[in-house]
Amino acid sequence: NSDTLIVAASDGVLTLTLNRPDKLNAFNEEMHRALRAGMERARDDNSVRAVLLTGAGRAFCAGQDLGDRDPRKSAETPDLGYTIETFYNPLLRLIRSINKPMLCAVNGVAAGAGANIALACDIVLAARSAKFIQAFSKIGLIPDSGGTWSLPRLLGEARAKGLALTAEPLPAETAAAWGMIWKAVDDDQLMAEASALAKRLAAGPTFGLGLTKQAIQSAASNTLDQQLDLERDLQRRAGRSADYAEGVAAFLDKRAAQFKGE
Ligand code: T3D
Repeated sequence: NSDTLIVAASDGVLTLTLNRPDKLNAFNEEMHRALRAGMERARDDNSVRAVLLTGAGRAFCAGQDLGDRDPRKSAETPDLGYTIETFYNPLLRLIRSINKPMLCAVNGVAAGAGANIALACDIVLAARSAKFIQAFSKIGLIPDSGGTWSLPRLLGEARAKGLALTAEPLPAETAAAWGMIWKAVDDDQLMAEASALAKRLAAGPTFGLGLTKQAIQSAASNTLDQQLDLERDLQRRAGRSADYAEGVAAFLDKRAAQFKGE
């Protein structure tokens, strides 16, 4: 348990709320450990069928807490490779590898690692007033938390480089228009809309949704032939699921399906 993360489970949705609002939810080690534990619960707990990540207060997340990196307070140069390997990379790998829909409600500014953690999620909704900032270049760093991987894939090299080199804030509506996120919604509707979507997906055929996530993520490094083979294999598994049997039976019976995620 930690005050830096609010964890709530309901209707199959595990909601994880970053909770250091006075620091715009910047990451210290305690919040890193709490979020890792929350994600591991999302992975291991079968009653969790979708995850919703968001932030408390006016920001989503301002990335690394720079107060913990003040060069005037330590004689030693920090080894950022160590902190990336210990905290940020395992988090990114978890978000991408958990075979459940991972939603992010970006309630305000998402800067540095905060922006790229949001972009690692499967479905990103953002408040219209939110902004995405690749803040790294302002302090002499490179985009991490998968940013150099996700930005060119989502946006192409020109826009990825523009954002990363200038650190200009990208408004949520432009992010949606560019295809970087799923959609921008009115600020006062964000949590209602994100929670409703998370609940809907959690009640869906989550075994198949997990395979869908896996297939789409594999596309970037596969040839068409490899991807067709993968689709065959994953469809074989989906076709053996109880959810598929229920989906077809419910369609034929003209009733709502009762999916169990298996
Ligand atoms: O170190 C490693 O392990 C490597 C990994 C690095 C990953 C990274 O994320 S590096 C990038 C770190 N993040 C940033 O550089 C962003 C810094 N923040 C900002 O640029 C701005 O705060 C924002 C654009 C996000 C928001 O601006 P604004 O004007 O809305 O708010 P503000 O006034 O700047 O911030 C409000 C408070 O939050 C303020 O504290 P105060 O004065 O009220 O006591 C500010 O210091 C604090 N805050 C914001 N971001 C951070 C932060 N405190 C610590 N660390 C932060 N990242």
